[in-house]
Amino acid sequence: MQINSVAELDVADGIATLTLDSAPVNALSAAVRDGLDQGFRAAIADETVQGIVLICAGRTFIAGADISEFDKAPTGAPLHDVLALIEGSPKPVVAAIHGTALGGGLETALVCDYRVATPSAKLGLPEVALGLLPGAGGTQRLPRVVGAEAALEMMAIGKPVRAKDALAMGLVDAITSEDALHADAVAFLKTKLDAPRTRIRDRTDKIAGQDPALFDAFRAKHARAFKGFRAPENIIKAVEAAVTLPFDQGMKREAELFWELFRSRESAAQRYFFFAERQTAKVPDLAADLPEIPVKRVGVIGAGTMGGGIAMNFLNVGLPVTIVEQAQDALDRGVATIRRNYQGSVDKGRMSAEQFEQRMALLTPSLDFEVLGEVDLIIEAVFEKLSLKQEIFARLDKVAKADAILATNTSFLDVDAIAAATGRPESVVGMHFFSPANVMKLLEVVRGAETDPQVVAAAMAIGRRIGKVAVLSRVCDGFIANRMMAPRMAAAQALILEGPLPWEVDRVMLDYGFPMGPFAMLDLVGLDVIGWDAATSSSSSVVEVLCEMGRWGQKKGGGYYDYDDKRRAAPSPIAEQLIRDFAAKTGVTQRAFSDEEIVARLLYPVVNEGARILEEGVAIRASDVDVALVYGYGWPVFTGGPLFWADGVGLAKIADALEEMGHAPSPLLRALAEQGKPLHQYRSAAPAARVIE
Ligand code: TC6
Repeated sequence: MQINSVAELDVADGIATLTLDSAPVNALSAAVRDGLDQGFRAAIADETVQGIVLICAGRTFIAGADISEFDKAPTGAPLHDVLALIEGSPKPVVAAIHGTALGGGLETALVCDYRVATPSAKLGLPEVALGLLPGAGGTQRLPRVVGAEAALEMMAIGKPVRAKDALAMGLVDAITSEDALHADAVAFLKTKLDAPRTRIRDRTDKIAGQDPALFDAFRAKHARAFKGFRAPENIIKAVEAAVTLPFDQGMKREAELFWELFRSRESAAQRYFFFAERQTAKVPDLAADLPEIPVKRVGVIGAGTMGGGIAMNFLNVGLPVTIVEQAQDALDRGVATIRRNYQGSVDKGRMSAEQFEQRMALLTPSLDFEVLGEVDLIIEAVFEKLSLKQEIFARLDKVAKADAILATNTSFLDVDAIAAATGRPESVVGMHFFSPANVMKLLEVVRGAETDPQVVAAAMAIGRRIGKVAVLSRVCDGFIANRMMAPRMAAAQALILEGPLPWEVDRVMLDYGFPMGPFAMLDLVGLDVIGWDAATSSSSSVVEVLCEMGRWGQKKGGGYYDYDDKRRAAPSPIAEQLIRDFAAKTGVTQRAFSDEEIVARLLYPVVNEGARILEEGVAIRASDVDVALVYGYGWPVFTGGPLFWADGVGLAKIADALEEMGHAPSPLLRALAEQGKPLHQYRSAAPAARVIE
């Protein structure tokens, strides 16, 4: 019997099966909640029914509340009422889980009497990633099933658990076969029809006598990871309530803590970011049915840090990689580094010895350029010098297969100039990885003026395949992320002459939520590698003089900071004196700056650059820019990224402040400020190089 557009109820042999079918992920939309409500009412009313199976069609069990409904007026049956109905069912209920039972989905399963799951299923309460807590009873029920400690881990960290771990924790009652979930769930339920029933809300066995010290210990253990986020603390408080208060009072506390989060800027930012991340894959002028370019073998040119890291991404997903170098020792060093990195994972227990062997076996080191004729995607990762890259691409043109994708990992050079060195610029694309390339999630796909849409689509798809978030950029100096952050570095360098010292500036950036301040980062990367040249050095800036003094950063034991043999940093009196001397020489008046002023000085110019990037059509939408900065530079996700953050600050305030600082606000920033329109929703109207109908 069809209940509504997304729910169907079938009764066979005394067992009712309620099937939800709401693509893509059976999220708890109004229709799904109504389907549950009416479906359960019908099953409960049917006298022939002795037990009920709740199951989903498609790729997954309910993956959570429907996040896209969050900011709309509520319609349909309220979730809490639906869950109360299921929990109060006079007939036993089993949730039959495949895919991912997440958030409100798992909370729905927790009001059922039993949960059975396929071996590949995952269960979790990941609301923390949206700046929320499981607000449909999850914080009160989960501890009653798995204990407070495991519940804290699952909810405050947000990582789902696999079915077999869920079984061990008592979260699921049985594992079914992979492809007979329904039949197995029915068979399971039939064995339980006469069993005594205890609702989770009435259980206390896992929470009784909980040592209250657990909560502070948990806070302390994760203090660093939780910094700046609001949701983890509210989750901890909710679990404290679960172990100290009766169920109904605990539910009230959960609701208070949920609504506090729901109204917070942090949660708004994280919910925005959830969709922003998924938007990046959607490129308006790439037709969905573009024929795919299959990538079965990859070639990497250059076995340095970048080349090696890039190669690992492909090895990790089982793609064979040929890595090419000019000299044997460079090749050997590169392969040894890859081996060492994997060995590190084995030592930490993150990889099995077998996986290690499998990955290394997929790697073919070679000194012979000609072997690149066999691969489908070639990524060049050599030294950043245009003439060198052009020479390589001219050679590639002769060697590569006709339909091979020719990618460059340049971080600021002109992709079109590189493409022009070949007779097939349509096959050339930028694939800009961030260091360490095997770790950082951002991949900038740089679309040249002539890059074929099919090649763009293939580069975006391969990014996703290797677990990156691929963001599309046009050609410009620095592309999106590096170009955006350059003004922060310039502002930081200027600011230290006016009073705040590097460590104060770094501290303010850490407080803002960055993993590292700009000066600590310079010291880490090396002051010498960001454009200093001994031959032309003219002692005209602090950074130049530091380089001239051999203070190149961590690797030399000193830069802006001094480092001990364990690479622990301390403010450097030498750097401080140098800065003061420079300030005196240049006649800049020194004064105290508030944290807020430091943030404005460093980050408003970044926002301005973001607006320019949109004006020029370098990025196709503002949310792509935010995603690039969060994944490329660790911009704190609880701010939503620079452009979402800017809207919270106020565009007019930023534009005025920029003027005061001597920067010209971008016309787009000014225009949006005057129209009262948000920057983070802006989509670039700049024409694409090619539009496919
Ligand atoms: C919650 O439950 C709170 C409860 C409190 C109650 C008071 N809603 O990620 P994919 C869309 S909070 C709406 O590409 P995958 C997604 O936008 C929720 N839409 O696929 C995309 O749409 P598009 C707790 C959603 O296979 C499409 O589905 N739950 C939702 O890589 C495919 O998504 C979560 O936080 C949603 N909840 O991964 C789970 N989820 O095609 C969040 C997905 O139009 N979701 N969409 O772009 C996920 O983690 C993953 O989507 C996945 C599937 C693991 C379910």
